[in-house]
Amino acid sequence: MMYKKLLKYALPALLPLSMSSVLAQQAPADAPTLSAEEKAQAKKIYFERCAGCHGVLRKGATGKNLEPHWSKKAKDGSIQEGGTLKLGQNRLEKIIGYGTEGGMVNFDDILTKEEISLMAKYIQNTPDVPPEYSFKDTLESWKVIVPVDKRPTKQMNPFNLKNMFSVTLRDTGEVALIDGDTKEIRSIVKTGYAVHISRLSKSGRYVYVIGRDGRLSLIDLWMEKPAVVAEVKVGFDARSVDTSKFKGYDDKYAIAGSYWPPQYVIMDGDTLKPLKVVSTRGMTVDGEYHPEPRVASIVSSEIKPEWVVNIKETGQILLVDYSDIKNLKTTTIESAKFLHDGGWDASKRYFLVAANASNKIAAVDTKVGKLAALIDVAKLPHPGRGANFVHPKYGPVWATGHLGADVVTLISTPSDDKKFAKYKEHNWKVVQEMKHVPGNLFVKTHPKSKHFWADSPQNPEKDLAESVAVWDMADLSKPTKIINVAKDSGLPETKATKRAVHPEYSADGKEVWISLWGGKADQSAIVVYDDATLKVKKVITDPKMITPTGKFNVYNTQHDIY
Ligand code: DHE
Repeated sequence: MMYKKLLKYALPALLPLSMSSVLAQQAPADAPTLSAEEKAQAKKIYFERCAGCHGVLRKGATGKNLEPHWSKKAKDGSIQEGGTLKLGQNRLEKIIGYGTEGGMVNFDDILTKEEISLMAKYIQNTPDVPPEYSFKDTLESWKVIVPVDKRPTKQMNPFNLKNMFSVTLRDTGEVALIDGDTKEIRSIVKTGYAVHISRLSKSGRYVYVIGRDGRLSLIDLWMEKPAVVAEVKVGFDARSVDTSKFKGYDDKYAIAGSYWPPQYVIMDGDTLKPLKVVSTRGMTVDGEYHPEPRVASIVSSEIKPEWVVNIKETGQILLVDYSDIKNLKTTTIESAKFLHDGGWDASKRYFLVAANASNKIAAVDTKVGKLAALIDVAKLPHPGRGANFVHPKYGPVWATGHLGADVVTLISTPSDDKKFAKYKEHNWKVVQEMKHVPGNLFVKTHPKSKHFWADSPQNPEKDLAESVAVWDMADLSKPTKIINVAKDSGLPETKATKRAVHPEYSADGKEVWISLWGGKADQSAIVVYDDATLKVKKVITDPKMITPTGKFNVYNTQHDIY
C-alpha cells in the first residue's frame, strides 16, 4: 500500500508529451502489435504513471526493468534472463492490475481494464528512445526578457525580501511570491510545468525555479513587481537547480540537472546563458553502463567553488569544480543506488543524500572530496534537505524521514566545535529512530526553534496525510502534538485529500508554513503556525492558490538553513 502511494507520488513525468520526435524502435517479432493511436495512448500513460519509477528506457530504478528481454550476470557468475515478453500478456496484466509483493502497486483503481491490457502489450515492445537535447538546442531556447542593464541597480520595492517565500503552485505552472511579513501574495509568475524547487542566488536577489518540463526561470526580486527576467529550457524533464555560492562567485553561475536527457547545464547566473552541457551517462557503482542516469539533487558548496551533483541510477556523486568551466574538473565518488534528495549537515562540510533503493544515506566530506560514510537506515529514506539540531544526548544530528518506514532517523554528524568532541564516537551512526508514521516526505527545524516538524503526505490514511507531527527537541520519545492542518485551514471538505506537505520556517524561525496540496481544481491554502505555541497564526488562501507544494523562504534557502 505504501509503495502504491510512492508510485502515485512519482507519477507526473511529463517529458515525452512535449517531445515532437521520438526514435521509434523495431518491435520484437513476438511482441503484440499496437496501432499508432494505441501506441500514442500507451506512451502517454507510461510517461505519466510509470517512468518516474521504471525510467524512460525502462531499465528500472525504484521499479523493475521493463524491457522485452534482459539478461544479466548474477553474483555466482550465472547468466539470468528475463523480460516482459517472457512474463507474457496475462501475467503482466495481473501484475499491473493487482501489484506484487515486491512492491509494484495495483493499478486497477487508476487504469481501466482496457488500459491495463494496453499497457501490458505496450511494455512487451521495445521502448522508444526520446530525442537528445544538445548545447545548440539549449542555446536556441534561451530568452533574456529583461537584459541586465535594464534591471534595477537597487531594490525597487519595499518588501522584506529575506522573508519572501517562493511557493510552487504545482498544477497551474506558476510560482507565487508571498510576503512572509504581511502574508500577501506579491506576485504570481508563469513558470514551467509543476515547478519542482526554487533556489536562491548567493546574494538573495535572484530566485531560480525549475519546471518538470525542463524550463528554468530566473526571477529578479529587486524589481518593483518581481518578475521573470530570463528563461532557458535545459532538457525535457528536470528536477534540480542551484547557484554558485563560493566567495567571489556571487550570482555568477547556475547549474540545472535533467532527468531526460541525462545531463546537466552550467549557465551564467544573471542571464541563464548556457555555457556548457555535460552528459551523466556512464558506469554504475556496480560497474555496468547505464544509458539513463538522471540528475537528482544538486547543492552548492560554500567552502569551495563546487557543486555536489547526485546521479540517481549510477549512484555516483559528482563534485563539479566550477572555477574553470572550459576545463571542468570533476571528482566522482562512489556511493549507492538510487540517489535522490539530501542536504548539508550543520557545519556545511558534509552533504548527506538518500540512496533510497539501497536504504542508505551517503555522506560526502566536501572538504577532502571523499565519501565519509554509507549509513544503513530504514526503508526508503526521503530527507528533502533534512534537518539539523543538537540532540540532548548525542550532540549534533542530521535527520531524515522515510517514505517506507514509520520512523524519523537521526544520524550523528561530526563537528569541529570542542564542546561537541565528546560525541565523536557516535559520528555517522544512527543514534535514534523517532517513531513517526510512513509516508513522510519532509522534515524541518530551525536553529532558533525548540521544535521539530515532520509531514506524512503519502500516508494512505487521509487523516494522517492531512496532518503533521511536532516534537519538542528536549523529549524526542514521542511527538508533542499531531496537528490536522486541513482541519485548521477551515477550507471546505473536498473529495481530494488535502495533503499537508513541506514545513518551511520563516526567516526568523518563529513561524512554520505548511502547504495543503489539494485537488487540481480546488482552492487551497498555506497554513502558518506560531512555532512557539503551535497555534494557527494565519491561513493564506486565494482563488489562485491551487496545489501549493514546495515553499522556499528566501533567507533560509539562500543560507541552507534547515
Ligand atoms: Fe520531488 C525535491 C525528484 C515527486 C516536492 N524532488 C526533489 C529533488 C529531486 C526530486 C531529485 C531534489 C532537488 C534538489 O535538491 O536539487 N520528486 C522527484 C521525483 O523524481 C518524484 C518522485 C517524481 C516526479 O515525477 O517528480 C518527485 N516531489 C515530488 C512530488 O510529488 C512533490 C511532493 C510535490 C511536487 O511539487 O511535485 C515533490 N521535491 C518536492 C519538493 C522538493 C523536492 C518540495 C524540495 C525540498 C526542499 O526542501 O528542498
